[in-house]
Amino acid sequence: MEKPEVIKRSQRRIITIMGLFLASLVGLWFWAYKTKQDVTRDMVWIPGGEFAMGESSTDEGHSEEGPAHLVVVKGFWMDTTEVTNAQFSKFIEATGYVTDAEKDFSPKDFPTAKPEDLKGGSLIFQLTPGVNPFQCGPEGPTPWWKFTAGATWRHPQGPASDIKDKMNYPVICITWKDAKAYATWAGKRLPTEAEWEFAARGGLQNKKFVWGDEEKPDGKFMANYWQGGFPRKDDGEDGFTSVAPVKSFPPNGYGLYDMSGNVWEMCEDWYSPRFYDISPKDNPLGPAVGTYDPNRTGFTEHVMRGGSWLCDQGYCFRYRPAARSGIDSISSTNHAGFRCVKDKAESN
Ligand SMILES: [Ca+2]
Ligand SMILES: [Ca+2]
Repeated sequence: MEKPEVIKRSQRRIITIMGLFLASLVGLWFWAYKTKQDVTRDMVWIPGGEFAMGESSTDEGHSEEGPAHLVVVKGFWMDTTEVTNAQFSKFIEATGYVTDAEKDFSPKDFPTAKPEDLKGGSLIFQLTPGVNPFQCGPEGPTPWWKFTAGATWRHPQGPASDIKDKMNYPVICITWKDAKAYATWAGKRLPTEAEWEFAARGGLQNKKFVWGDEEKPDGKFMANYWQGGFPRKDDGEDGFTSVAPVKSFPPNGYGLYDMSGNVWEMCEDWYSPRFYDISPKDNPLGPAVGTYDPNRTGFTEHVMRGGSWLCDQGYCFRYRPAARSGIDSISSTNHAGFRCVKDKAESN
């Protein structure tokens, strides 16, 4: 028979071992919880489901939105906001990545260009009086776009501008390739066009805007777009005459901000205006290659969604969830950015 002090010692050892075991379990749980929180920080879960994608009654200027068709997407996580300058800065600091606009263009892509015209930069919007936009873009010239050497994500209005006080603004003056590089670094991906529209509708079906059918409920602006005569004068009745900080307007039904306007959001898919004629129902991924449109830049395009601060009600009217457009692989502008999504992990 063991002596009482020996029993006490072995009991203490058992209690200590059990305590350590429990502490390890709690630590492990906390680590798993924190990792999950880190991975999906500033994201919301979009449940997935079936919805009517596109617009059933399109006019001539928006024919690419039809025909409306049923689509099913799986659930996914989505960034609650457009990727901000603060978030993009972390990516640049961690990787030393250099964006396309910060590099000069290749003479191989533009064999007839003068060397001074191959300087890196972005297309910057400029107020342009005296033009009728209906007689210009998208199939004609777009004189309101000015290529500006030195306009980059760090200097989004040109070399003299900066982002010092704009860290909560969406990153702009980046290409689709830059957006992809960020998404990969963040352990995320760009949304498909179908995922983007499902998320933008916020649980509503067949509504004109991401918040409903009324453009200004109770007289309030619900997004950052253009008021006034495009492209000569922006009245800024919504409070902003350019890009706005993210979260300046109420979120949609899923808690996503700025799915309407502010900056266009680049998606994973190639862009084809007629893809809806042949789109599969389940998890469509877009066409195998983007449409080559010689009336635009001549480079194939990826989808971008949601419209921007430059969309007015008369000419563009693309701050609606069904609206579609494309951005070519070499262009960066001061009205296009992106947000990311993430698939459900096994541990979620
Ligand atoms: Ca505005
Ligand atoms: Ca947006």
